[in-house]
Amino acid sequence: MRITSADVIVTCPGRNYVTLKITTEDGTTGLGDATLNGRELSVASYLRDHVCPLLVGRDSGRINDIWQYLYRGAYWRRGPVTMTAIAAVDCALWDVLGKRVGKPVHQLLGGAARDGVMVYGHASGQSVDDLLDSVGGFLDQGYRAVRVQAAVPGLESTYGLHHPGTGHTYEPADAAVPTDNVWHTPAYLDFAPRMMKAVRERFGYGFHLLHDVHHRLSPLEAAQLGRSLEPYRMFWIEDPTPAEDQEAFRTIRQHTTTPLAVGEVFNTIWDCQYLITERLIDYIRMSVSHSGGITHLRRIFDLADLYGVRTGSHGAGDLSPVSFAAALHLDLTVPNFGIQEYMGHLEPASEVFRTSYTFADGYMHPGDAPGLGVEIDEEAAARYPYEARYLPVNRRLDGSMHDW
Ligand code: CS2
Ligand code: MG
Repeated sequence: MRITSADVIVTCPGRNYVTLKITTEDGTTGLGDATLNGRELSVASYLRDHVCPLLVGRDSGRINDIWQYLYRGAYWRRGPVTMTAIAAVDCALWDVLGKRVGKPVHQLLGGAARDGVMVYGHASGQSVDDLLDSVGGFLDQGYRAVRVQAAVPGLESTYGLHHPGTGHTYEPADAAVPTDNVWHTPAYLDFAPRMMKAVRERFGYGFHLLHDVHHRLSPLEAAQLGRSLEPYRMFWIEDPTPAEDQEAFRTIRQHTTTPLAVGEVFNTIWDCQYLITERLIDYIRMSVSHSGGITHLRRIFDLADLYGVRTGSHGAGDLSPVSFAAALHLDLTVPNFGIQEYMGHLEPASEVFRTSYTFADGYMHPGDAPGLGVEIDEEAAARYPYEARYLPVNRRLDGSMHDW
């Protein structure tokens, strides 16, 4: 079935989302998420100016060929903008295919390998007491896995915390110019084990405990952190060091048995090939929408399976419900599934995106609606125009730049 149009919808229901809508000659539409936090309009332009014109007239069923055409055909390969754009096309084509044959995407991928997808929720607090209340709330809702983050004493701001009043989610890209944060590693290394100890002392060991370091440590600092957290039996520590220095993970591994997860800033199989084949990580955390879509992420997960690396896909609120649904369809099918991040979305997003995924007892299911199971209300989307917003930046106490 030929593609007749490909349109880009930019909307800001609580935060910016870029959505690609592909339409075929029988009127079927498919959606793909093209959101790249803080750089949304670059992907919108890449799609509108360079990709959409190439799609019209192509056979929407030739998903593999279109993927290769866009990847090889650009000559300039990889990178977050290119791979997010390709991902949006890929997911939209899987959505079209599912709707045309009347099946959910997970069935097109060979069917479910499990009954549900274990997700982790985001507990956080401005103090350890607040954090404990937040963890309790997630456990009461049935979560089996909880990521914990709390304000580091002595620092004015800390990443990964809910903004008061927004419920489950936080929005890291929150200002028209990047906010300057101050980071001090010794304060964090002192605090992190005390935070985990408080959580385990209050709630015990009957659930999975996760924590995001957000690229802030040196390899040896990360090794020290991993060791100090061993008594609390973490499910993982995420992004302990900046992900481009892959040998760093060997150093961390030589010193600690705390499992390691990385990948939310990766875009292709080439970014994680070494980490996987050298068994330097335990979980690969790439997202469907920043890593070339279902077609490419499936290959990455297959490579990971060969080396005992499990999946733990990025599922932050800056990936749209379309991306989250695609992740759930894939998660349901892969043998080496580990866990799925579930941050949820700010309330206005539900006016724009109608979803069919469900949560029960700590597990999620993408639903059995044909395709990805997400629809967009374009009138609602138009009520929330784009707003320029940036992720924060980090500086050390002496004013020099650090990784955020
Ligand atoms: C975070 C993200 O979900 C996570 O693990 O690291 O919230 C990350 O900060 C954002 O996706 C950046 O856009
Ligand atoms: Mg993260």
